[in-house]
Amino acid sequence: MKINASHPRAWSLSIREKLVKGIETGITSTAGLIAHGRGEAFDYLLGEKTLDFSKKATIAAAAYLLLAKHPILSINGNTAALVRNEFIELARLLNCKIEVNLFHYSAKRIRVIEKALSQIDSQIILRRYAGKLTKLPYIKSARKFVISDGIAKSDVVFVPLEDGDRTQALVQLGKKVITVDLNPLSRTAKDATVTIVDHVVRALPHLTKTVEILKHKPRRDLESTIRSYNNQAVLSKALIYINKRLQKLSKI
Ligand code: PTJ
Repeated sequence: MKINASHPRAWSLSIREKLVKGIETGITSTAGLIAHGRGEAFDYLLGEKTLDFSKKATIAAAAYLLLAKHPILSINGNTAALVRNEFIELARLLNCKIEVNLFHYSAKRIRVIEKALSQIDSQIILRRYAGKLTKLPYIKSARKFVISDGIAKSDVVFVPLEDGDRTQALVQLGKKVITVDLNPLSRTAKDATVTIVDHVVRALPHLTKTVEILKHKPRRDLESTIRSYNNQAVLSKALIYINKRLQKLSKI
């Protein structure tokens, strides 16, 4: 569908189109559309903009990623359709790799996503079927098979738009988990080390820019950012914001 730029919802419609295209090209799962719809609903409630609490989480996320010994970016069908160029830019900046890990497992879809990424940068992707795989404990789904040099070895994992089970498992394994999730009530949002409550299309460029800025800061400053960060407080602020906004909007 061609989106008319003058349509009041042009931005949102163009994002939907990217996901529809993602399905046509075999990148996105059909369930990905439902997940996106849930995200859109929360974005509506949040006023479709990057808020102060998400900026704070972004700074903490950047600090964790910069301090990590083995950071890894985990990409799925939705994020590959929406922000794969931004993922690559972030991985280059952090000098780390991207691993495809899917909730709705399909070897074919993994290959399609890996190909789409490697067409932009063939060095940035860890290929699932080219290396050794490790089986992670605590995960029942096929997601438990991860690349030994990637998620298995990592200390900090970036997992935007994630399901709760894997987040819990990664945290149980002692990894720091950074997510982007518009739903502050989701299990992932609650269990992650850092939750950026923002639309992934806004969050990724913002995170990259923050990493670029913090890259030049001394290590002790990044450590102090992490020490003072409280994810529960960020989620609480997101809920208070929604609550206040709805109270204001519902006044007659
Ligand atoms: O490609 P796959 O098979 O790995 O599947 C990817 C999805 C996202 C379909 C899968 O991980 C899934 O079902 O996730 P959930 O459990 O629905 O969780 C996705 C979370 O991301 C929900 O809390 C949504 O509110 C949120 N979300 C959806 N779209 C966006 C979003 N958050 C930020 N930006 C979005 N665009």
